[in-house]
Amino acid sequence: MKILFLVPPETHSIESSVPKALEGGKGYYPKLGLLYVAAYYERATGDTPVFIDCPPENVTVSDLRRRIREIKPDMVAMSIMTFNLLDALHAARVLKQEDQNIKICLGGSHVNLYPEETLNLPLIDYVVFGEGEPIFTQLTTTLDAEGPESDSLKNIRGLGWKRDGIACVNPKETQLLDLDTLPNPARHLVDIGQYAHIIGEGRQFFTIQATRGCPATCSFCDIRKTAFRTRSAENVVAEVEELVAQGVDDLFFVDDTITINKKNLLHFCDLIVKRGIKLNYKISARVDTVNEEILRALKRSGCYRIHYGIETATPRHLKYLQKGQTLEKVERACKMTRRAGIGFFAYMMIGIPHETRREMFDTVALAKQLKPDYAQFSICTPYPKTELYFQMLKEGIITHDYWQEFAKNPTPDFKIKFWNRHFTEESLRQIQDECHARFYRQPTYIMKQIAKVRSWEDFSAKVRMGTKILTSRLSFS
Ligand code: B12
Repeated sequence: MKILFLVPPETHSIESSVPKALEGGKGYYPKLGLLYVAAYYERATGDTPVFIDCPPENVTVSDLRRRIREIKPDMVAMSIMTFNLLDALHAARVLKQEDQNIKICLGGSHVNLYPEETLNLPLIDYVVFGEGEPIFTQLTTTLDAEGPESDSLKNIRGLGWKRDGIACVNPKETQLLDLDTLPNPARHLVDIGQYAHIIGEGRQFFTIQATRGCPATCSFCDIRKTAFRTRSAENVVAEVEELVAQGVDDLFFVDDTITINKKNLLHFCDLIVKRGIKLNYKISARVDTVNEEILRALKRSGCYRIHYGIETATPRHLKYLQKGQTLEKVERACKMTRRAGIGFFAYMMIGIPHETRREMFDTVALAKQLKPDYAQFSICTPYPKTELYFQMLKEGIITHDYWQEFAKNPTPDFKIKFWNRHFTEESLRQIQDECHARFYRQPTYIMKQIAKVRSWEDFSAKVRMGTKILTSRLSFS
């Protein structure tokens, strides 16, 4: 079976809480989940699949048609967030126009939330929910061996399939994968050089994952309270060495909170130092999961930035968001991080339900006081099936389950909704612009950034970002 792993052209993506106005200069992240699934498939079957990442490769819809005629795939596999479901459906239409026998399989965070709704969409043949590596391989090998009518399909946990147009969603796979047994993502199928991000400072960037799951309770995140697992430090370092050999010198760990298992992380840092691996990397962490020892080890092994979810300056909103952190912990962690010589990125949130305008600007004041290298002010958005979304439905702030309606019937006119009763979307967007302006136009901030310029590439990255900040809305997570 000829498999094509596809990241579709961005034709209909929903504008998110961080506007896409700057998309062009933002750079592109690799689709790590799809690369993991591709690697597992390749190792298990010995077949080399094709991987096309349309946005960075500049593949338009008409280019895609041409490529499909050349490749002639039997199955096209795409990974979707809710925000690019429409892109995937548009691509599916194009693919089926080219050859109606092509089977479409979707996986990713949207499918994990809405397997049945996604499978019920007319152009979709299969959905995979949960960790997709073995499930996708089982699907394709079953189809190869027994054909599309095979009864064995019903035994594959985490799979949704169709029989005579009727959707059948199997039970979820409850057994979690041993991460050390997985092959590294199939990076050899893509051009590493095409990935970059706006604050990349000119290095060759790629993503990596050392852990899966997050035990924290943040109500705005659908990964909350999920089982936390980690790869062994040796296993991660082996992948890092492979990446470094390929010319990657800037890694972003996409882990939700890599600092949960400190012992393992310390071992990773030690190994990087002992083996003399020259690396720059950034991670995301909760402020209450770092200490002096871990920060020093991170710094020694090349960690140059930590992304902290600081969210808001107002304790009652921190509580509302079930963040489980205090402002004291925020201040302590930020101070310790700076002392360790690591930069940090502050994710802030405005437009939280019941938040006042003054409180939103208190959040900017907090960001200024903490002095991060970068701050991003997102508008609080109840993402699908999050606790926050359900809480707001219960409170009557949201009157009906519009995300589920979208999942069942995704139409291009769908607009993301913000839910602070006292503000229109336009006024929240204006406040968001004002927050960024207040933060980035501080003379001390500008001077500090100029003083820290390390190279021509670094300088260009900063000028590019500075120009965008002063002329437009910001999007650079
Ligand atoms: C890195 C990341 C990004 C990166 C890069 C995204 C990219 N290119 O993939 C950036 C920063 C660009 C980003 C942006 C956004 N993100 Co984001 N992001 C993540 C993050 C932290 C990690 C994703 C990742 O690489 N995981 C590692 C891989 C291995 O896991 P995975 O993708 O889940 O894949 C596994 C399975 O899902 C499955 N699978 C996945 N795809 C497929 C496909 C097939 C065919 C099969 C069979 C299986 C399969 O198998 C994989 C291996 O087990 C997740 C949080 C998380 N924990 O997932 C949020 C997350 C995906 N993001 C989210 C959101 C909301 C956003 C934004 C809207 C936020 C914003 N700032 O406004 C934007 C959207 C931009 C847009 N318009 O598209 C949400 C999505 C929720 C949803 N309903 O879809 C998540 C889940 C965070 C959260 N908890 O709320 N994001």
